[in-house]
Amino acid sequence: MLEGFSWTPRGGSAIESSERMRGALSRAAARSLQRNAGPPRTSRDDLVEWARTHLRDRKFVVVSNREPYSHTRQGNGVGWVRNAGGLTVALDAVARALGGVWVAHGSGDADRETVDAHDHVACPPDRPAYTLRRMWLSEIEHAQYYSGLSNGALWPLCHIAYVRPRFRLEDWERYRDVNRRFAEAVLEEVGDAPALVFLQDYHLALAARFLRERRPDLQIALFWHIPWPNPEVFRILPWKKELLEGLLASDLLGFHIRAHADNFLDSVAATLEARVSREHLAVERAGRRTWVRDLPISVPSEEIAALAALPETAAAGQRIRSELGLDGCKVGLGVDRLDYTKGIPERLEALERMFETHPEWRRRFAFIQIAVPSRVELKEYREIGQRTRTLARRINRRFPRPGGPTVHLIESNLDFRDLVPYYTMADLCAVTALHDGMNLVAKEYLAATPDLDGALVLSPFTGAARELERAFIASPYDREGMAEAFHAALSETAESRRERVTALRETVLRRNIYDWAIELLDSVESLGLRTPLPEVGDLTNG
Ligand code: ADQ
Repeated sequence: MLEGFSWTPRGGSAIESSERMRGALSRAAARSLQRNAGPPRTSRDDLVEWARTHLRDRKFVVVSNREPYSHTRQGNGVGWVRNAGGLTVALDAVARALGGVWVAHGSGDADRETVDAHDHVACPPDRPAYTLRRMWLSEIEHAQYYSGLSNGALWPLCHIAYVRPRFRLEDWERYRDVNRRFAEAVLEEVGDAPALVFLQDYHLALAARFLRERRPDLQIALFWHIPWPNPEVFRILPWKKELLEGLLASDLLGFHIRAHADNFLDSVAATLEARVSREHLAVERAGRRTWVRDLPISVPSEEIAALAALPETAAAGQRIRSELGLDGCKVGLGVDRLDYTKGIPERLEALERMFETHPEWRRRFAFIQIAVPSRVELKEYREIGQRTRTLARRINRRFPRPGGPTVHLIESNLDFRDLVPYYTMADLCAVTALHDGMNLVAKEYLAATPDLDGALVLSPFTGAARELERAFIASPYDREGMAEAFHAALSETAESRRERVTALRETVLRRNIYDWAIELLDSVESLGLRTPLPEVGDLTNG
């Protein structure tokens, strides 16, 4: 057995432990079957019902940098794509259920031609359910607010993936201006009406402050989709005070896991004069209270499972296998934005190591890496693309396979319906991030495995690993360990695979994106944010 894996038996003989493990997995499988036969899980309709009873006359506005759908020139006409990226994919399911307005940067090359006079376009384009309000950013705004401050400074600062953050005053000033512009667009959308504004992520840390200045009565929540670093790391940010003040203008701040919420509270305590309650997970400052909550995001599991169970999906999976020459071969899969935090080169190096140490997998195992190019204006992102290509070529040269290449690198953004067949046909999915707020690919893969025949190799540095403890947990910083994890995942017996995936899948089915949305929106409501501040006795000085 491999040391350091969450499924390594501890105490007792290996046989006893593995029997106990088997028993536990069987019980989990039985519970899952019962649940399947039991009452339905939280659905899109539950979220719609929540909105009907709770939102009533309030407008619902989602705000993010990236838009969920972009219009692009395609030949002589105009088409559209759903943008890859965890945040937009998850929030699209919520916005489709709740309607309302989504304010985001219009980045497609045909975006301007498809909006009306108010910069509105109905989304999703094929089945409209909400209004997308596009914001236009100039080249310099995009370069400084998005590439500079958001992705050149805050992204590496929060991920601690050993890429040095770049702090430039001009980027910060532009970030502030663009956040003000996002706030103005929201204010235009809500007019004088009461509204619940749901801000997304590290691009918009200051927007709540600008909203609050003009409309103190708005309900504002912000979800931070990436990790929050510990105070020792956070304190290098030159504008840490202003960033925290911007965030604390929200009524509720959400993080995926408790460790990130705690890091946030510790950062506030170390930076600002504020009353921080670790017990109540709240900050009080200048007569305002902000609640902090850990609310792990999920995916529309039932919808993905239904898509995966379609006969067309199985047929598409078969087609992929024969087109890529994978018949009779075990197949591994990676699906990521090409980002240095996702651990793609580390994954390929571990794969190469497995071929060295376990030659029985040569010619019998192939890996498909679907990587959508991301943030290519930044050097670190171009370099990660080059490293990935070089490694794929090296493995293919060293370990050739008669049917086709051992590593297939597909550098494109696939429509979700085209992605699902890859999930369903893969024997193994590798999620090897160096650090990740959650990682939705892990959850999508499990939801898309209705035949229960799969394996998930998962980095312990993802938020997902807190929930998916029965995955093959392996560190991307440990090449040997990850190579062994690949081998173990591929060598597991069919019965044990099935039991493990059943248990993992149950976690993803039990808590889906609608649970997340209802819990988050309910927290904004139930914490009594529209009423005068209740007394909280134990707030301690930070
Ligand atoms: P991301 O860093 O973008 O999200 P992730 O959670 O893995 O990471 O989501 C990626 C999404 O993009 C998935 O829905 C996946 O299906 C899709 N995708 C990836 N590559 C694709 C491709 N080539 N073609 C089509 N679709 C592709 C951020 C945080 C995460 C957090 C999410 C949600 O960094 O930690 O899980 O937000 O909060």
